Amino acid sequence: MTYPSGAPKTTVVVPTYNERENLPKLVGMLADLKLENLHVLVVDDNSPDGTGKIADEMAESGSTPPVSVLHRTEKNGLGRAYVAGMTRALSDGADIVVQMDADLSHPADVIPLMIRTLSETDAAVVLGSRYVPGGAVASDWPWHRKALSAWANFYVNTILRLKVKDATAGFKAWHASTLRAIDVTSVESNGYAFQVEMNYRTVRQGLEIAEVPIRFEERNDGESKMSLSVQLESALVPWKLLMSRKG
Ligand SMILES: Nc1nc2c(ncn2[C@@H]2O[C@H](COP(=O)(O)OP(=O)(O)O)[C@@H](O)[C@H]2O)c(=O)[nH]1
Ligand SMILES: [Mg+2]
Repeated sequence: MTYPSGAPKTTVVVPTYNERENLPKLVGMLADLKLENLHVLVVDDNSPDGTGKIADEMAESGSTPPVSVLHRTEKNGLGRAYVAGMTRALSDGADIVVQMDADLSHPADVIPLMIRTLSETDAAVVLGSRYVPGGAVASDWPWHRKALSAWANFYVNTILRLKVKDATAGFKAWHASTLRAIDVTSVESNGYAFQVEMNYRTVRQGLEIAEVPIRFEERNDGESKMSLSVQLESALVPWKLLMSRKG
């Protein structure tokens, strides 16, 4: 794929809820990439720890990469935050949209490879994958967490035939055209189910998913926000998708 104006406009969408320690570090890592035409869009759900204010200060500082902030009034889940952020990125003219957690679990230095893979192959989306050769989950994950993750992958792949190694990966680079083709604005699921639904819609459009290896690290600061209800939703959503055959 070629872009009329040189380097593709790449927007990294970062949902935040109480990530005041992590967000500045992440933006620093993105700056270190020195990628042309890179933008950051923080989607903050009124974090009580003031992450939104820190994001505003970064936005006002005018540093590189430029940071913009989408403030939402209440915490209603990772999926909703991504849908809002991706919709904004598309309307702001992004060519490529990267989705990435704020907690430093996802290695920023893989982004150039993801972008290259998008421009040099037929991939509609590139996953940062823990389960292709060269990839890894956090070494400090206990065996039951590894087993649960492997089981979740087997489970959704068997039901939905996604044929990807890391079906619940949360670090991805999308062509803007793919997000439009799968009608991202109408995606309703949250948490891990959000990742699965996005992949399912992509496959249903006959589009290709590529995977590049990443080493996933557990967060250092703050707490996970994944709730039991979100995990339950993840177990049910493959069936829901299969029944409704949406997208
Ligand atoms: N805006 C927003 N961000 C969220 C919400 N829930 C989680 N996040 C962010 O989404 C990312 C992943 O969440 P995390 O709690 O680390 O999930 P885990 O890695 O699966 O344990 C982090 O950047 C969180 O700050 C939410 O309801 N709203
Ligand atoms: Mg996390």
